[in-house]
Amino acid sequence: MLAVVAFASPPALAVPVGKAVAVKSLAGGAKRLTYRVGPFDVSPGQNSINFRPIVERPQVDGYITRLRPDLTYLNGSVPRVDVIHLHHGVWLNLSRHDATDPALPERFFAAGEEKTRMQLPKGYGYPLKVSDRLLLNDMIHNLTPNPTRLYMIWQIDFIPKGSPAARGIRAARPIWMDVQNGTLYPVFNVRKGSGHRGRFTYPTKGAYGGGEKKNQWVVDRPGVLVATAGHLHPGGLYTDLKVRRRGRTAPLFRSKARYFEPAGAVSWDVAMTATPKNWRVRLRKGDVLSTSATYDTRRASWWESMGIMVAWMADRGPGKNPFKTKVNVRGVVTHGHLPENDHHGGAPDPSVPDARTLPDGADNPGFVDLVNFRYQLGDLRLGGSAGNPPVIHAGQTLTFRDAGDDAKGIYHSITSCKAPCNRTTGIAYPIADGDVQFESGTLGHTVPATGSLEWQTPSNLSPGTYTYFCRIHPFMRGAFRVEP
Ligand SMILES: [Cu+2]
Repeated sequence: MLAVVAFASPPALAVPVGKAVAVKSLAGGAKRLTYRVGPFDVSPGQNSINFRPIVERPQVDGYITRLRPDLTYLNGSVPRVDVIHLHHGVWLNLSRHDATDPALPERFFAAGEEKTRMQLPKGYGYPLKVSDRLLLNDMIHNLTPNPTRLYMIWQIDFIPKGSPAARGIRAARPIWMDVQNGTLYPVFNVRKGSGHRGRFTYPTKGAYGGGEKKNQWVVDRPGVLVATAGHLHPGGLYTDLKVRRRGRTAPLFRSKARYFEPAGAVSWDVAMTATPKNWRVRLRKGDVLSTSATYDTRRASWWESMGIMVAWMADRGPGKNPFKTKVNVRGVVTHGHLPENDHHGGAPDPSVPDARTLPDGADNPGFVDLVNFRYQLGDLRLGGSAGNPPVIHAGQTLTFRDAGDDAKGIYHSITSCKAPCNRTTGIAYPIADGDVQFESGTLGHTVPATGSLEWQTPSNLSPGTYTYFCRIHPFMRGAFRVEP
């Protein structure tokens, strides 16, 4: 995923010392440069938002025309997505203001685990100066209790100023469109069964409660859109980019999620479509751009989802009038299936019991403490009497409370999943597909958590055994039981 992050104190000017770990020459003096940012430590269970200056970057002025993100271990291998998860990386240029939220530095690239590649059409580039200070905002999420070290990779096609390939190139700027633009952690929740015909589109009417429409941007000067692609989380089907002019609305592009995942729209084994090479849309000052995101709701809930489209806009160049010509054409996927997405999960695991067959555990214990990656009552991996589902009766509740992990920067959730919820962990299992949907939010003291360290089960649950998991550490599973 990706986040817009309010930016507090800029780090000191970084001395540009970094260098590319791989260089490949392209036509006209352009180069494909691979940079590694880091290495940095990834602590057990972490899910935090970090900022680091990017000193690994070109040392001359020029233009970026393509960008491919990745994560690697120190030995260069790419972590499995069910082990280390790139929630988001956002590349910021501190030397410019963001077009759609001028209070922020310019957000010029972003990637989540779908690892969308950015490719500008021939003749357009993102101008990068040596004097530009760059910052990486990342949220790397360790799904395991094991520490590790990683590099963030950014591979760019770069045209040095003055080289033949730079002749006649037009500058393009990033237009960050986001259904929660400007919020510290730009997410929204998608509930199983919500929307129409199994599809839920955000923003809904009233999503912003009469406040500023965060998914809109008023075009500040005339120009031409030359490229865009969307960002979604699992469950996401597509993002839309539209324009409104004098009361009329025209679709510009639908970025579709193409799932390689055999189970369908439930994992990060996906690629987004981007605009084709010849897509050019002329906009006027005062046009209103907007974006939305549509998710599947037949299978599961999708908590803390995102909907972002970064569009690229040049001041000059040919382009079509979207009110006269259809520009909403079919897109092109930016990559194929990635091998780090091969572990889907969902296989039988005899070491984890079916909680429905376990005897009753503690009777109305009041609290379930969460510590060391375990729910201390009813955790399916605990065994013994503590592993039996604690029991509450109609009208009673259980309070889950963090009992120490938050202090270590480890956040957890209590998220309902369909019983028995005891199969092997992978990118497609478990998911928030409980027949009764409950969700604690992310327990923890600071963003991206909710700020709360406790959560109470709903008091109106019907009798039955309820299974749940932790969205942040999906190997964590538990159960409780409601009796009449
Ligand atoms: Cu957890």
